[in-house]
Amino acid sequence: MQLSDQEWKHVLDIWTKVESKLPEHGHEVIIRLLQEHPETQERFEKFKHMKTADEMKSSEKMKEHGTNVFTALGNILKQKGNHAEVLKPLAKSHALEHKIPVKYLEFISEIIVKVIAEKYPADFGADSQAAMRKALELFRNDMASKYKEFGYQD
Ligand code: 6CQ
Repeated sequence: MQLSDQEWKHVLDIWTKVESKLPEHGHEVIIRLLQEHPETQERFEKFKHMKTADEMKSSEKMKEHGTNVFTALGNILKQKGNHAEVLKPLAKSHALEHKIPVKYLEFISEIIVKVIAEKYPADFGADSQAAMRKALELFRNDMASKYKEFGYQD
């Protein structure tokens, strides 16, 4: 699977907008992930005790994680598919340490697209959304093959 130059341009153009409020958007994605898919909350030692969305919203620690997850994702997208080197440590930790099934990567991908679409409706039309979905699918596919190399079956 590959993206055309035009598709990568869509992905990176919208990502420039996301970066203007990166901690906030990353924070919102985590809250939505944990609220919409409660089973994912169990994976986060630091957050599994949190009961309400308000508690999550006021958590500076969760916002920091929002920055981390979105900074890492931005670094991956900017490789335009040549991301093997950046992906390897992430796949290793998510497979062996955090034990995150590919299904959960699907959940977060869908939420990322939804949150960006809500924040930037005028700049994230059908073509850009399709390009972002494709970039995230490429990311997941490559994570999945690394998972296999590391012997992680989800
Ligand atoms: C991740 C995901 C979210 C927020 C933060 C990180 C939504 O307390 C800790 O140290 C956290 C250990 C950790 C856990 C439990 C961790 C570290 N992740 C998870 C769980 Fe990942 N993550 C995901 C990405 C897909 C777009 C990216 C780029 C990323 C980055 N992670 C989960 C999880 C559970 C359901 C999902 C779907 C997920 C996806 N994650 C961690 C990172 C980075 C950079 C780090 C710290 C370094 C590392 O590799 O441990």
